[in-house]
Amino acid sequence: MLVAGVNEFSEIEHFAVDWRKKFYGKPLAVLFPKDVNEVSCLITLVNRTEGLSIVPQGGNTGLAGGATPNREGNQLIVSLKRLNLVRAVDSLNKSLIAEAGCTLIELQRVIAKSKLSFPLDFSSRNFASLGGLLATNAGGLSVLKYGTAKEFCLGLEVVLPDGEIWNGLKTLRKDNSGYSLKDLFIGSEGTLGVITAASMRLFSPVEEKITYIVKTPNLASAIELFGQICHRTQDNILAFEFMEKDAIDLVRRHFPERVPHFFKQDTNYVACIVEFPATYQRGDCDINSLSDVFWNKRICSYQKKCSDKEGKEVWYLRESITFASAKDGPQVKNDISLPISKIPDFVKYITRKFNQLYPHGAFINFGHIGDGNLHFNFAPFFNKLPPEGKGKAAEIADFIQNKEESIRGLINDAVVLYDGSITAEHGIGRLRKSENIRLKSDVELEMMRRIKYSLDPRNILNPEVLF
Ligand code: 2HG
Ligand code: ZN
Repeated sequence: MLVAGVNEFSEIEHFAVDWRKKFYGKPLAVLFPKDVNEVSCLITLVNRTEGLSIVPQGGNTGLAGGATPNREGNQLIVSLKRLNLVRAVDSLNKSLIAEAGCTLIELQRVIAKSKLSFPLDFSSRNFASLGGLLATNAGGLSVLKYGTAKEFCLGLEVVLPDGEIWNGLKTLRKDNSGYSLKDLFIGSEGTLGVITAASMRLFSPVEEKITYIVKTPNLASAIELFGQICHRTQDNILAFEFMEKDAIDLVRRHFPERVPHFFKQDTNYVACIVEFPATYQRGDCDINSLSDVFWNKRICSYQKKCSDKEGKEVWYLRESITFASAKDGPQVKNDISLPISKIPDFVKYITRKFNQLYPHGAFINFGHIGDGNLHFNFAPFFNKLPPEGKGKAAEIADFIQNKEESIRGLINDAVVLYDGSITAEHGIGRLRKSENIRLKSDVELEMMRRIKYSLDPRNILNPEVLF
């Protein structure tokens, strides 16, 4: 097994700090087991040692600090990077078995060779790995068609907190033989076991796509548009994403070359990316049957069918928002989900509150509106930079330090009021732990605790996340 010690700090920093550089951990060491047996030996050892715990880590691309250790030097990062074999692809059964360290991009490439497709996709595809995306039940850009990671996971191999290996790598569509144990581990953020491999369902690729960019005057019209398109196409949509104008302007601020010319700096709008399989156009339901929806001026102020090149540019812009945000400085990140029908009222309610409290800030609101998932990130001083003096960066950092908790609390209270969830796809991690405890019902928390302590009575697996 490879081990990196604390003295090699420049190397270690890569593993000890989260992607947004919000959480700085101090691990005792970073360990790189090469197979499931090494993971098992390692966990067995930690289980027998007083005072040590483990933080499992995939590509370290998470946005909730769920894979970052504490600063006490008593946690070991277990990186799954070296477990990177694709063990089997079964084209007829449309399934694959791969190890936890395989990156999303590798999986997409390998599977494309078998003329199949992996249903998950998001912007950190070059580094995010299979184990991590299951441990966080990741979503991304294609949830509307395929669902989140758990919906196409068929089985898991997991090392339990006592070092025992559970081989549950079945590739069945149907298996009704008792509790669905895999679903316990998916989204558990490494608190119940370390996922070392998974079997996943594959799909026939959508060879050709049609991408539209549609501008709507506001979120309510975007949602109305979504409803009408779903209805007309019998839900035959690949993606329905949205970006409010401020999110696009943020990309313009940091990467102006990534904003296609058809996004002019005009008045407020919500831009939607709507994607269909090209077969839809050739089949019975022609895309032209949507023209009256697209030309309804009340809900669409602009529409454009993108060429292949323009389609790629639009997706590049969409994926650049997170990177532009990281360049812009700290934000209060929110990854909320709501019943789609309640989104407009929720946004109205919360923006009215914030306009009074923090008139210089803005919500950089974008995401997966078809899934009811808003990345509702608050950027302090977006509309007006803080006065010179201490310096802009220091002023924003101060603001975040003093106000982040109360701002997140206000937003989450409203999320609960409108029957939503405080995280849709990024997870709880360290970032939302206190809010999870504050807002989850006692019954739910108690059930989670009982499950945790029955599997991990010594609390050695990622003890500082979730609750
Ligand atoms: C996305 O949808 C990611 O682009 C990142 O989930 C969201 O930066 C964010 O808040
Ligand atoms: Zn997202």
